[in-house]
Amino acid sequence: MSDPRPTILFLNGPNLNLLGTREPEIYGTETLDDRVAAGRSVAEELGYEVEHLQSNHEGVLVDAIHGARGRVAAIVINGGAFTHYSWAIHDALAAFSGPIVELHISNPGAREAWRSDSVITPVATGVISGFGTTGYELAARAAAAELARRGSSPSPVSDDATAGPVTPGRATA
Ligand code: CA2
Repeated sequence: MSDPRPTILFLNGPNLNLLGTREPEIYGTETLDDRVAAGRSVAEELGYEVEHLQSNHEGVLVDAIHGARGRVAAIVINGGAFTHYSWAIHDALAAFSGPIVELHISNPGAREAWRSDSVITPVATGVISGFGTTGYELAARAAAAELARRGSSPSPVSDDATAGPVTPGRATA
């Protein structure tokens, strides 16, 4: 039996369940399910499984980050407004050792001043913001690229059931 494919966890914070219903000029017209499906499709092409959780509750997101430790390869997080003040999410992410991609649909730095501060950025590997809902696909690629850079790419996906074991690829510097 081959090893299960490594997992990228997508976390979406408060109000992102409303995507596609209001403020289309900022957040577009697609739903969160549409965007996660697009990110999942990219991640699966690259050999990863995707788990997704959206919650409007800080503690639920903290618990999900704890549950990812030692189990999930990378986290992509759009913390919604928690981005700007949740030190609980900051501390939980600091205890996760895999790549963390901070994701925003809009460019918070180009909006109201209070959105310019992120408490996630100091514990993130990198940030993708301002590319609209395409950001979900870009974030999946960024997480996979960072895992490859760290030398933990998944085995190539093969549809040949008779194929022998495959040595996982290693990134070159
Ligand atoms: O640009 C982003 O992705 C944000 O993380 C979205 C958050 C906002 O507080 C951050 O500053 C930037 C808000 C998400 C609210 O989403 C809605 C979508 C449709 C209708 C209403 C809210």
